[in-house]
Amino acid sequence: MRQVATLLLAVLGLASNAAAGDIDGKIVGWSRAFPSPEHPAVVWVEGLPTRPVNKNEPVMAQHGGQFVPPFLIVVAGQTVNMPNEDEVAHNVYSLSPTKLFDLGFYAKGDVKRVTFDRPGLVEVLCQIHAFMRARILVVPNPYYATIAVDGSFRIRNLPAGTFTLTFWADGMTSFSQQVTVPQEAKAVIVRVAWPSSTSGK
Ligand SMILES: [Cu+2]
Repeated sequence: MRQVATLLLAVLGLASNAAAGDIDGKIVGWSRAFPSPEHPAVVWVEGLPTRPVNKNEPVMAQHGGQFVPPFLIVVAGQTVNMPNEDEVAHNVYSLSPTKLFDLGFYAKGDVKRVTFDRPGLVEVLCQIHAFMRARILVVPNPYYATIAVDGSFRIRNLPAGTFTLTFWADGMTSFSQQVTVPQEAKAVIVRVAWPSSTSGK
């Protein structure tokens, strides 16, 4: 049974502009040494209508026989550029249900693009080089944050309301927690205990 995360919530300050507030959070009680660059952790808001995202298309290159970066967060609807910067050909594909694709063989200088429509985790592989692995985490909207090594995160410019935050960390089971951003709030401070029963996969 999933352990319910404890949450302490306090409202900081008053702002004349009631339109937006930040969620200023901190994860406490990690059961392992998370997060780290090798084991990223991300939090996002469920159920909010999307807002325009940066027009720049994120890049995941094939470089030196690896995917660079090996972990990429994109917003649903975004297109990722996948250039081959190596002298050798690669064949980039995924069997993940979130996004099934096969870009075929392509050589140095070629750029292929993939649009990720649905939220979820996508494992990216190369048919030629079994050691090449990367992951793309597709979040539902731009209201997300990477959780820092010290457990802190900040999601900016939310409207007032009650939202469900989903916490994801590599190798751990995701969990959700509700947070209310009051009309008058400039920022809400949340402390979230990562449920110990969700460690491991
Ligand atoms: Cu390859």
